[in-house]
Amino acid sequence: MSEVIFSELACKHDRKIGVIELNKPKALNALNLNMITLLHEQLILWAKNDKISFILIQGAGDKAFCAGGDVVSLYHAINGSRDTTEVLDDDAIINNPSGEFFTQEYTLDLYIHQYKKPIVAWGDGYVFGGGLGFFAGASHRITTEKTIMAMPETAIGLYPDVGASWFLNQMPNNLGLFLGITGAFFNTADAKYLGLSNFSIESAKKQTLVDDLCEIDWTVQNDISVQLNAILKNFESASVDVMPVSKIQEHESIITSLMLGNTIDSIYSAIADTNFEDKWLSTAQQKFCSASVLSILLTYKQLELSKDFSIAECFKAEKNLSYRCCQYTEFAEGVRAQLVDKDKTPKWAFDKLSDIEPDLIQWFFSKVNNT
Ligand code: QUE
Repeated sequence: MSEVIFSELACKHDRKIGVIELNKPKALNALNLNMITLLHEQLILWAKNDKISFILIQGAGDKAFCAGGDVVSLYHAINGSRDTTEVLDDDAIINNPSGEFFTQEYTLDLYIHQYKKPIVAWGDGYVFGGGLGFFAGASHRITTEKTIMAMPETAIGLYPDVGASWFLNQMPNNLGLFLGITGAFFNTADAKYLGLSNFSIESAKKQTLVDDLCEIDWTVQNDISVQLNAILKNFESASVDVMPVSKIQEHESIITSLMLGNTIDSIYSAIADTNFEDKWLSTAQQKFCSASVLSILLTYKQLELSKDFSIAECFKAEKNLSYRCCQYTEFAEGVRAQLVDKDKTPKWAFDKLSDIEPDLIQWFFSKVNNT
């Protein structure tokens, strides 16, 4: 069975909906290079096909839209070409499949952000990391009462990539930085509040929604996007009873005060040293305190660097930083500990922020040769 299933749903007057199903449910539909290539090729074909009115993207199974990128394959690709304690040189990373993965992933994500037809994304269940980056570019983003979102990369020695340099920076009061450095989970109400979701729709209404979309005459109005907004709004109105409240809104004044510091050191102390009564805040704190301090610093610097960047500039900067992360040891060590050996005890390179030499950070943000 193919890792991505493409189909076309017939609507009135020979119009169609192009349907994409990420089909690796056992791996929570995490994206690998093959899936990314298939997705990009099909989206190009559908963009040129006048019969296709819009695209619908969903994940197979009932657990996840997409839990991220297939970082385990990247781990094997990176460690296949070195001793695990050694930093790869620029030539080695250019010729490593991990570089190709990030290049193609960001090219696809940017293409989705700029796609000419509406894309409806059904973000049910886990929408993490690379899955959230893929979701974030869709024009009509739906989340459900079962959606769990996060940018958890600081737990694997990486940083929030896949366009997060853009979408986390859109959020007010450093809330995006908070989510990026802690990896905190957030729900459908949070996602709507933060602009990552457009519609909260009850999970059980999925089939009725798809059936309704097939009944519509997409030739009547020339703006399909407006028509989609109206239908999705109706489904949202019928779903309010089952929706959770926003954790971010509930705790916004506390989070905002934690994030007031104008250095990463003061923000770090504020999050690490506060005694939280609330379970959601203390879970975010625990994640933060076990994350890589190098990743936390890279996240802070990358968001600062990209403040005034366009989406395309964000992806370009992320590509360089991700290559650097593949060269350095922290990312491979994080994946090893969380997803390969699963001992959940990564041996991070640094104990505290002040141990990280400025030269190293300068290296991470310097341009990789021949890219
Ligand atoms: C932090 C992360 C990721 C993670 C776990 C973390 C991540 C990611 C995956 C993942 C999930 C399911 C899979 C898979 C990878 O897990 O980015 O191959 O099947 O993609 O603690 O950032």
